[in-house]
Amino acid sequence: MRIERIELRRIELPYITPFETSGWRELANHSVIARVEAEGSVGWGEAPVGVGPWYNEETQSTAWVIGREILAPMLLEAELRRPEDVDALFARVRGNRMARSAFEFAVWDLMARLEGRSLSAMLGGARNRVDVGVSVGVQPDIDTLLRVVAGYLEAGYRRVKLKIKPGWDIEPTRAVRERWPDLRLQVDANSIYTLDDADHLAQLDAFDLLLIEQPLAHDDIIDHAKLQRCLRTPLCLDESIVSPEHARWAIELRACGVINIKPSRVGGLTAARRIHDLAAEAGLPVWCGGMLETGIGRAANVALASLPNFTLPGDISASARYFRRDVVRNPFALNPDSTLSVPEGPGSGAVVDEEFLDSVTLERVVLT
Ligand code: SMG
Ligand code: MG
Repeated sequence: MRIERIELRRIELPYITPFETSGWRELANHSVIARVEAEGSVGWGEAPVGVGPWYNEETQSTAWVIGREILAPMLLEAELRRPEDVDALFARVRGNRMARSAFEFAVWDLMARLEGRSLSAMLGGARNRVDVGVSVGVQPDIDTLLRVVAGYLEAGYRRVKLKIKPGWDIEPTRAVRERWPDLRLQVDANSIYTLDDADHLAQLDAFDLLLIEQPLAHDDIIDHAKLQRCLRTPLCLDESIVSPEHARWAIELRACGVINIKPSRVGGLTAARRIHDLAAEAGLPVWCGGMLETGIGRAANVALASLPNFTLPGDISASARYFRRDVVRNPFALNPDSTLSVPEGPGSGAVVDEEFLDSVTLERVVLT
């Protein structure tokens, strides 16, 4: 198969509330969206990059340029037989994995639609509902935090992740744990600590957390292995795992007990599934992370999370947790059991609202 036409756009879709991590604050989704066309069908993908290189090295501008100047031309020239061919095609591109993932998702979606199968089925999904939780950004004070968490619990979420940073870690976690002794709770530091903080972080062991996510540097594996030996709570790597090789290194070095898989972070669904398989072989549970995606990227995450070893709840909340209006006509809604339903229709299931998408598009280009 040849991809006949690619439409790329950069968008700005405001969040209902700003999202604050240990190091930055996001006011809107600034993804790059790819739409690919072949044999009378279409596929959609999302690179959930931000304005600045704060989560990883990519930004909306880098994904836009690499997508337009390098990846789209490569894809238009390629002969594709299977969705996995896109991962192989882009293997010689260094980094830029979120940019790559937009095209990779789009081809998976397109081929699944052409075969009349769901993306979940194509990937080897094993369930029709996926467990999800909610990620709560840094809040101004503990009273606000407790109010925000209470609101999400009322909405039906049964697993909560707190963003932490120095000065906003032990006390907020203690406060939430004391108020909800049985809540499935975890924390995420987005790379703000160093090994010197090992004793400080060990205080988190008191709160019966599911995991502590990415406390140390975004590109570290070695120090995480050292830190893991000082903690009872499993460490979970996010930023550090950008490829199946990184997952293998982390597993061999015992740098973590859990892996957060974001298909966008690792270049797409093919690499994400490989990491899922490696973790399963090693006996490590995985869960699907999130990058506050629109309904397009969210659909890819939900399909991936239907694979068997995704045994912990994902950061894949319902659309209404992020946006007043999503760019799809069938936004994900939360089921009463804190799950999202896996779409059964052909492809990812996302029904893109192109008119609304146009209204949040900053720039658009068509490549043939
Ligand atoms: O998608 O609900 C979501 C957000 C999940 O906390 C979340 N993501 O490091 O895991 C993470 C962060 C990155 C967010 S970057 C804006
Ligand atoms: Mg994280």
